[in-house]
Amino acid sequence: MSDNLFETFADRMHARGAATFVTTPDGRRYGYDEALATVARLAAVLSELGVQPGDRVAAQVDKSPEAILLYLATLRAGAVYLPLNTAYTDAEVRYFLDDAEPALLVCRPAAADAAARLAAASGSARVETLGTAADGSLMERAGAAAPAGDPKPRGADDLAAILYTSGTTGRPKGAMITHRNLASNARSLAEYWRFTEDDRLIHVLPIFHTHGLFVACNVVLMAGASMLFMPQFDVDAVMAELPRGSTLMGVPTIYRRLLQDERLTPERTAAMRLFTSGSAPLTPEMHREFRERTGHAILERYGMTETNMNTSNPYDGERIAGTVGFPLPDVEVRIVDREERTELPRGEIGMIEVRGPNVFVGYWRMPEKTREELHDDGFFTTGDLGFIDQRGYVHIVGRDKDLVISGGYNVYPKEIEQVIDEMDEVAESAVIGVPHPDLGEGVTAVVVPRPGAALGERDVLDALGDRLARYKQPRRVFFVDDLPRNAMGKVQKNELRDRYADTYQ
Ligand code: MLC
Ligand code: AMP
Repeated sequence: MSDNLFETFADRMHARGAATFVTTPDGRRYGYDEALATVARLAAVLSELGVQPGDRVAAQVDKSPEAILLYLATLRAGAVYLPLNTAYTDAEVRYFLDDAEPALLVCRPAAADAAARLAAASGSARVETLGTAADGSLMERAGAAAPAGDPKPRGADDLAAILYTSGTTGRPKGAMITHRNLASNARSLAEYWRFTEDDRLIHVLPIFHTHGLFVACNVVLMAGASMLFMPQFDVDAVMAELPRGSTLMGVPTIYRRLLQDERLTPERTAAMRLFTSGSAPLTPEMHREFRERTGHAILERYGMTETNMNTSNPYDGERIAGTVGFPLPDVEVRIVDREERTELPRGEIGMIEVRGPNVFVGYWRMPEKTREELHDDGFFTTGDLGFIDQRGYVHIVGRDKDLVISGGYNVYPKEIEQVIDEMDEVAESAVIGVPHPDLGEGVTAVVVPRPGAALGERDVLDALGDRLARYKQPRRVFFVDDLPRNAMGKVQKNELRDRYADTYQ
């Protein structure tokens, strides 16, 4: 057996036979055996389409069981899976195609023409389609294909996936994630969170990010558990399923919305054994309120695209609100001085660094960016600020990176500022995150118009419309004569955050 993660999954999948792998609310179901057979045919289709080991397979598709089978088929074929947020605009997708040069782009059936134009312009990818009802050209081909031969052997350090994360420079960076990264994290989490074949995960997250794709699906596969694949998060649908589920993974916005519903009671959640939260900070108030309403202490964990999961509150021990728990068994977490990178004593606030088999191997074709954050000693600079308390719990207190987290999605201000600044009427802009009752932080733009320019909020939003995914667009735009600056000329975002703190309250 090679280190191809798919082979590890395939062992579990064989062992589970006809047991349920995934179901959908509209009554579709894959047993593990059927999933394996479909993955084998999809892998054959990938080779037929010219996908070689190491090639990238990009997918901008809606959530469906077949989308996960495509991910598994990509691993089986030795290729590199590159999931793309369905909210990305054509302009954004074009960047990813140019940068990653995938051999294949799989898109939604309705987007086939636009995708074909983008792929042609970028000069690389072939295009196939995948719909949510097992439809589209990819599944048609799979229906006619014979199963592929053995999975392609891969080394532990070979790439399994590239996930793009925006950067402080405004140019999204492709985090290169290996088979070792994914296998070690899936094993750790399945064990740490006590996943078994009896678990049924209510899966409500998107599957183009670490959380919904790797944390959720890889853990389920590792344990041979099953999952209910909801097309998107919907309070009514979750309320209906809670009595039949055993676990739920969410971001704080999801828990906030569940708490607003009076159907959230101990009785309704009695069958559930575990609620986990991550991707953004869960407030201690929400943690306490959820416990009072349901009897369940949400288990908060901390991760990143570049590292998968780093820390987790314990399964059996005390889950402390406002902390992200302990480093996972094979992960080292340390707090260092931001400049010197020397380790700080317990209790002192500094930069969080992590090292372990979970840490990615670098940014795709960005060796300098990689060197800035991934050091020779193996530690990765997370950009998060925190401390470790006397009992060993990690606390995150802020971010050193200029990043807004809205509803669990990362928004890098630089990317938005660059597009706003391209407007003729704009002298400069600053994008900040301020408290938002639903999303945690709301993306907010502060714009300095050029002298004499007539510019309104709508003009700015319209200019961003087809350039940036909707979740990156500011909820509000404010106009000022000058941006506050410090003596070095750097924009004082803290001052702006204070000034606009009540915008959404
Ligand atoms: C949707 N919208 C958002 C948004 N989500 N705007 C800002 N921030 C968001 N997060 C937009 C929609 O396009 C829509 O715009 C409008 O807001 C209302 O949408 P909605 O119906 O309220 O949103 P909904 O579809 O319910 O989505 C909310 C959500 C979703 C919280 C369920 O954002 C979500 O699934 N978030 C999870 C993100 C995630 O998985 N992150 C993991 C990253 S991995 P309009 O104009 O059309 O009305 C990671 C590592 C780790 O961070 O540690 O896990
Ligand atoms: P991403 O780049 O989308 O993977 O987001 C990673 C970032 O999300 C981390 O660097 C943190 O800033 C943040 N994050 C993830 N989990 C948590 C958490 N439990 N608490 C606070 N921040 C978190």
